[in-house]
Amino acid sequence: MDLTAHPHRRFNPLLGEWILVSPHRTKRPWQGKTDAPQPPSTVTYDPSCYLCPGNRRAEGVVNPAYDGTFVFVNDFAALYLDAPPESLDESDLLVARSERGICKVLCYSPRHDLTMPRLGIPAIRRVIDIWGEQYAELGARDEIRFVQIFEHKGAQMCCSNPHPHGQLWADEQVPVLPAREGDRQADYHRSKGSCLLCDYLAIELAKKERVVFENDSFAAVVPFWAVWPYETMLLPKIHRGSVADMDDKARTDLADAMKRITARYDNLFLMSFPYSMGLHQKPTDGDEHPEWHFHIHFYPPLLRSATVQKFMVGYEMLAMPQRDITAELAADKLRGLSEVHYLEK
Ligand code: H2U
Ligand code: ZN
Repeated sequence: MDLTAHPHRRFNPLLGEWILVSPHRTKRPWQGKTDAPQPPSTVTYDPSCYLCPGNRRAEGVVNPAYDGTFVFVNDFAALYLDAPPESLDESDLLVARSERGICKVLCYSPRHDLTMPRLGIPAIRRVIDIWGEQYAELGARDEIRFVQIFEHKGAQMCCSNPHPHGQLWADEQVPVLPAREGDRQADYHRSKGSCLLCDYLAIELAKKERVVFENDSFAAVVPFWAVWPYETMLLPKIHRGSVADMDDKARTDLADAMKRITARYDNLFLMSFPYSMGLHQKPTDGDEHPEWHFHIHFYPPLLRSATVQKFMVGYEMLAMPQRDITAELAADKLRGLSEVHYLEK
């Protein structure tokens, strides 16, 4: 099958759904919205930033003079533990359940201006250790069945603040997308007796077409079924269910992979590249989950420059996701970029 010429559907085995690829469409003219890129922050400390060390947050709490990472309970948490247990069931049509949880914010560094690609490997490694600790600590609670760790970066992703930070939402129920990924991985594991993402990664590492780079423990791949133009996945080469299951070497290799993928992203359009990024780890519901293969998704919205962004609108809101640039072309483009950040050249 020629994947470069004609419209086709590709299957996403992790979500069990199809996406539409229209490779012939990349040449069409563009007259849509263009926004000027946000210049990267250049101050190491911003007195008005609610995440910088020693500053007062919106609800009055003062941040400690922290020196590495800093974790705090979100002052405007979407979930909390004392939500009363309630439910609604009316004719199977009006159905609701109360949901408990914990939301935290994680500052990666005291430096206001350093995003992931500009932090050193040891600093990123500290962030990864916090991910592991928080996943284990929050997941050990009876009320918590899933820990979603994520970061949204840049104004296009509605991030409120350039200070390098991410979030942790610990949920009473496994949320919709990880639940579906879990079901798909469990089905595959039952029918084939092996892991969906181990098998997928073996194919990608053999073909090399969509691999951006690899180190000893991780590979960065543009998934065959990617929806976002420069979407990637970081996959551990050895089957692991969570960061908590990863040894010292694998964690440092993950820090290396995080730095390299985000440096390539910034170098793509010479800007602080916006994205939503998140970890998918096995649920913390007490079961073993041998089917679950830990991975990180990067979903960046930009399409062809710092100012031209993909929106999920029209056909995509009503029918299915669609992309023009193929996953293979996107991988080729990312592979060709330097891993030395453009501000550090
Ligand atoms: P973003 O990742 O969208 O930038 O969000 C940062 C989080 O920080 C956001 O969820 C929280 C917001 O609720 N926050 C505080 O907890 N305290 C503050 O003083 C401001 C923002
Ligand atoms: Zn700051």
